[in-house]
Amino acid sequence: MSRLVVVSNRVGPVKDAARAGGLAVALVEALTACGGLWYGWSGEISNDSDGRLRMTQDGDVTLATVDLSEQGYDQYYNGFANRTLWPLFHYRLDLTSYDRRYYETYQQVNAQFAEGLVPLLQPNDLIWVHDYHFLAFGEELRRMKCDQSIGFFLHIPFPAREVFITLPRHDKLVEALFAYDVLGFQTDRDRRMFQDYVSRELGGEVWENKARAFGRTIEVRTFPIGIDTRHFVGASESPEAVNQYTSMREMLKGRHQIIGVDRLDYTKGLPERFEAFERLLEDYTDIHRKVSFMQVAPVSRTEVEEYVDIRQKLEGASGRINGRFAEFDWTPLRYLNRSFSRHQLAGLYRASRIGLVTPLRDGMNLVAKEYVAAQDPEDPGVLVLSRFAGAASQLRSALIVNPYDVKGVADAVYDALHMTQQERRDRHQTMMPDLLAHDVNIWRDNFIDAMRSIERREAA
Ligand code: GDG
Repeated sequence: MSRLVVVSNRVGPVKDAARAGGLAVALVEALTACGGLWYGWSGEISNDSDGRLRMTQDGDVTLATVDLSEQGYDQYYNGFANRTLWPLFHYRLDLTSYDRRYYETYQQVNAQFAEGLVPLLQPNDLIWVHDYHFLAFGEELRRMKCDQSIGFFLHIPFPAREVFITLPRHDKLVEALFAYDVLGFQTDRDRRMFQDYVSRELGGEVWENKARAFGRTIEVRTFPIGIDTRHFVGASESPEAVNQYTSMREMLKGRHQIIGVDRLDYTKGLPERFEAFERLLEDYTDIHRKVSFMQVAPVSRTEVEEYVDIRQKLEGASGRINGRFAEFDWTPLRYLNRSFSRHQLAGLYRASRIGLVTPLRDGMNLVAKEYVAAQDPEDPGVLVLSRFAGAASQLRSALIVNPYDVKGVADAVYDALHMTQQERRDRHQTMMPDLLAHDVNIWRDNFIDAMRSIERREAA
């Protein structure tokens, strides 16, 4: 069996994988099965160019990490990755920085990381590269004469052509993507957006799951990422989840809870969500005291200015909403910048009548899937889901909303609060089989199979 090499921005943790959740667990399982290698950034910044590669053995998995220089951290990680590609691919041209230096450093860092990996590679390795930090990684490996099968999975959306071409040197980035053998996208829409760019902008050929340009034909496929559904169902029945569930229900005193769980990020539509909750309270006074909204939002990317701004905005909005509507025995909105363990999270989901997941744009959104999986099948809650989350293409029995339409979201939440138990059960029952059939393990196996079939074809 070929060895699997996973390349991702952050590596591990192997031992803590269960705590970190579905994706880490799935990758660790596949890496363990073949004595694999996991390679990426150490999370450290150092300007010391000697011996920056750190190797550790963790069970059957080898971890190899490299530090970033200060310049790499500023211009590659906080710069091109998080201030250019992240906002642009989420359609936030207003927040996108088009600084050429960022692009140059991004290329350099991709080249340095690739250089660090080459000596560790074996001839039959399958190399699986993850996400927008490493669009150019495969091309750098090819430059260094790597002929292994290399796949790339994009966790975030691929934008519409008209948005993507605002990026100077967009063609260079796509040329780099043609160095991969398999390109994986979250949804058919993302895949088609990529193919549309290739045919209209580059004059390349596209058909079914293929794209041809720059003299190469590559596989272009949809692999919707899943959660570890069975494990999550189990987690929602664990003692820790039951504790969390019980104390939450006691605290709610018969009120219904709406829950939101998101990294604090401007793509997640949090200001619009708070506004929709405010509109709900304005328009439907009959639900005052009967419902409360808890938003869990651990902070992320605190060094990027736009993340500081959104935090301030939300603090203002939550103060305003509670100031307007709270009573001495009712706090309508609880906004928490902290994180919970996965088991506690499962208990919180289960204790909540509504899961409110309204990103303005999202590659998939795993929270939507976790919320559904954590429900009690006999008395499940309702998922209210943005049409702009990749998950909306699978979770069709959710109440699908347009997150920009504040009144529409408020009305959907009101409908969800009044939905009959039978309808809630029916909707839940339609979504669960799909979540079980398309879990994170299937996602991983399908991607690895796609890379293997390339390997076999080339060997034939
Ligand atoms: C990117 C793409 C795509 C959140 N708060 C806590 C916590 N979380 C966990 C959730 C969930 C994960 O973080 C977030 O995943 P999402 O998919 O919702 O969003 P991104 O972080 O933006 O992920 C996204 C994903 O990659 C995978 O391909 O779906 O579209 O943007 O698992 O549960 N976990 C714990 N405590 C918290 O407080 N333990």
